[in-house]
Amino acid sequence: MSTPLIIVLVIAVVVVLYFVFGSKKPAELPAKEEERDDAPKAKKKDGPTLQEKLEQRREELAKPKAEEGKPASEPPAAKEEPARAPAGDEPAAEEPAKPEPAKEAEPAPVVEAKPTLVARPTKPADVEGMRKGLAKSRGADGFFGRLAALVTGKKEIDAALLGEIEEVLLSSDVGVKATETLTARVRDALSKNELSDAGRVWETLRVEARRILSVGGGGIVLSGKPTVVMMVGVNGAGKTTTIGKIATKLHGEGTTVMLAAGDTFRAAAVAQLEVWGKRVGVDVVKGKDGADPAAVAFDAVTKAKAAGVDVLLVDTAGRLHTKSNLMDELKKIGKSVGKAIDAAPHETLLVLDATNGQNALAQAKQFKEAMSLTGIVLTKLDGTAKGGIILAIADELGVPVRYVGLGERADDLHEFSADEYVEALLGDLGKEG
Ligand SMILES: Nc1nc2c(ncn2[C@@H]2O[C@H](COP(=O)(O)OP(=O)(O)O)[C@@H](O)[C@H]2O)c(=O)[nH]1
Ligand SMILES: [Mg+2]
Repeated sequence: MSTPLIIVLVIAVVVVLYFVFGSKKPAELPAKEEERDDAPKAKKKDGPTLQEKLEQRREELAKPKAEEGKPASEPPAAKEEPARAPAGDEPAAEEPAKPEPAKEAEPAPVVEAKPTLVARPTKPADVEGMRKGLAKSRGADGFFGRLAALVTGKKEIDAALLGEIEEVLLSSDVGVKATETLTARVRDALSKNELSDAGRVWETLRVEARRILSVGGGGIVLSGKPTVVMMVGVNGAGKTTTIGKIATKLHGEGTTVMLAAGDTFRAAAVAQLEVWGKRVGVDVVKGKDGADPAAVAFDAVTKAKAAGVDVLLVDTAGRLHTKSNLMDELKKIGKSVGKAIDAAPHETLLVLDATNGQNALAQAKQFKEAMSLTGIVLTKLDGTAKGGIILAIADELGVPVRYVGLGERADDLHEFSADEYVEALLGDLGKEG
């Protein structure tokens, strides 16, 4: 064998080895695909990821109230989950808003409320009223107070601060998903060194909060004559009281109103509605004791039509949401009013008690699954220091918040506006950025 031949053979062997060795690299690439549908495990580079921290925190928070085994971040529709997503159509449904590098479809730094409903200018008086109602959340131990204490006076804006912000959000009922949404932009800006001071952090949080809340707002929409509004929700959420408050408001504005006592389950409920009817000066349609609520509602629509009133507010019973017959009954009432007038109920408002925190969110999911909701009324925000549940609700349900209840009096109901709410809750600190 000649020397050149040996050299050629050695080169050939080296080339073959190179390709064999080199070919391992591309084989590792598909792992990236897996990273996408397995986010929690994926980024194991530097300590626990946000996802992991949130998971952990959520578990901690979930422990005392182990009522629903469902994690708050789980989308209701994610029923069939194949072992491995074959195509790229699933991650969108699963992934909350995460700052993904390849995702450019999310510009929106400036967020204008784009409600399906009436947008109205922010009224300073309303902001002031809300601010008072949100006093607990704004106090030193409340949502706002704790966030403000964290952010003000901070020289260093770093990952540790972000972790503390997440902590406050999670313990203020903002929930895992909305917390992620809220902090994603802060994290993003932080990584690009765009956050020079606390004011910028605060402003970023405000913008994101406004964006989450801008799924809608602002009172009921009159779309029929009468516009039939059905109030649903568990016992004690504040349905009857809210009906009284809405009736007061509408009546005061010159809109004619009638009430239907569809909660025939408890005699006291009918009496309670009648008290409101008298107080406001509007008629209440009721049935005999234990009457079929669907029949009462049908009768009420007929009467409202004959009287030519603008709005009929239908009260309903709210026995435990875990009893499926409640949902059946509510659907029956809905069908019944639909027979009496086209397109009714024009509005189905779910009333949720803000002091129930994440539990209110769980209820909301169940109601949303059972019927088509046009809006949320979040009551008793005055009774909680955790004003964050509203963010979780808006972010996870995508149902507009129409009203917020900030007290027991007739005028303690506010038409919801994302701007006003953010201004009232997160206002003072970030004003001049
Ligand atoms: N503090 C406060 N209490 C409220 C609010 N809304 C309703 N309530 C009270 O919650 C309790 C239950 O309300 P109710 O309307 O009877 O609930 P329903 O069972 O859903 O009809 C009543 O004592 C109401 O006064 C609110 O926004 N703030
Ligand atoms: Mg009631």
